[in-house]
Amino acid sequence: MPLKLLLLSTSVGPLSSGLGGGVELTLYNLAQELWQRGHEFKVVAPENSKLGTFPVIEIPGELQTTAQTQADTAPIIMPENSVLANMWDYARQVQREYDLIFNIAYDWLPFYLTPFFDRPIAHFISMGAMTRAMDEIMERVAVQFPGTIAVYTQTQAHTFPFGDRCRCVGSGIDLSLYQFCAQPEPCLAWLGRIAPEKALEDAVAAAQITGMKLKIMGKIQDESYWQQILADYPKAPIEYLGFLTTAQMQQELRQCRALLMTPRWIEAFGNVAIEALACGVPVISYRRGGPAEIVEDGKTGFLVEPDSVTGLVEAIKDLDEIDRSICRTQAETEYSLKAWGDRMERWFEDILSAIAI
Ligand code: HBI
Repeated sequence: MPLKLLLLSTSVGPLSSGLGGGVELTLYNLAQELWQRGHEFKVVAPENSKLGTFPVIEIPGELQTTAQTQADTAPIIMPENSVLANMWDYARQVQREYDLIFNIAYDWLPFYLTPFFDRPIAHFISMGAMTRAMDEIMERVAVQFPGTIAVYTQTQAHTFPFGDRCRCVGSGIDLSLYQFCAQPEPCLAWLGRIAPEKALEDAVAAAQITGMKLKIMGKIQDESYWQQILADYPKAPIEYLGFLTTAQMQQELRQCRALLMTPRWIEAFGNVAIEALACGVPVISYRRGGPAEIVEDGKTGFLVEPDSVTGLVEAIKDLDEIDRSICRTQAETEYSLKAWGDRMERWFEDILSAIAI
């Protein structure tokens, strides 16, 4: 039966700015899948947000500081005129028009407010453990409202003390947006927010050693970090293509011999990995976090020793061993949007049936 859902976005940037990273794609895909299934929903997000053709209720206010820049013992920061507080005040006012509220912000407030709402809140956690204050407030919800917390992967779940209370829903992409390419150019790709936790410098170092051009795509989130890479590797064969739309990005990605993933942190999932596989592009990634659960080592790419540039270089040399059509097949069997949409719909229905009893 059709549900009425209120979807609350990440608070660190307007949707489609790229500051929300993989969460922007996850939220867009969720809207698509809910729409396909005939559910009613509204999206609440910071002003200037865009989510394809879906209407967004735009909320003014100051953006939240990103969690991954916070120290482990950092206190919770709430700016003056916080957009997060304004988003959740709006949700409080309209909650009775909905069956279920969905939260994808990795922030303290939505979890703290959960018991104050008289509608259930489904929390999707988009990253691994970051700070003690966040772990504590999320654990409180995991214990008090069983089944209402979902994550991408087991690896991500087990970065939290309440890991066994998380529902793993994986991810999925609209495969029709990605075209298989059998004959690549002699170049590599790197995709993602350009910020220290993504360790772009390792991919640039590998490009310099192999001499193979590295196409870099994504939002420059940390300008000084980006400038430092350019200063440290003035001769590296790199080309920065900017933050592109999915259509533009996959047009570049599909022509590459491999996608390099160099997460310094525990990548919760790594949507870019399944985008590459969907184009037939093998993934070379550090054996860390989500990508370690996605890449079939030696079959759809290579998993290398974390933080080892040498490991990346060795894997690049072995790329001819990979059959690119097997990469596309893995995306089709494991990461279709429909399969993921079914998992999300079942999660919502399980939350509602648990409280209906
Ligand atoms: N930090 N405080 C905070 N809140 C978020 O919602 C958030 C974040 N950092 C990164 C982020 N969201 C997303 O870019 C990643 O989850 C993909």
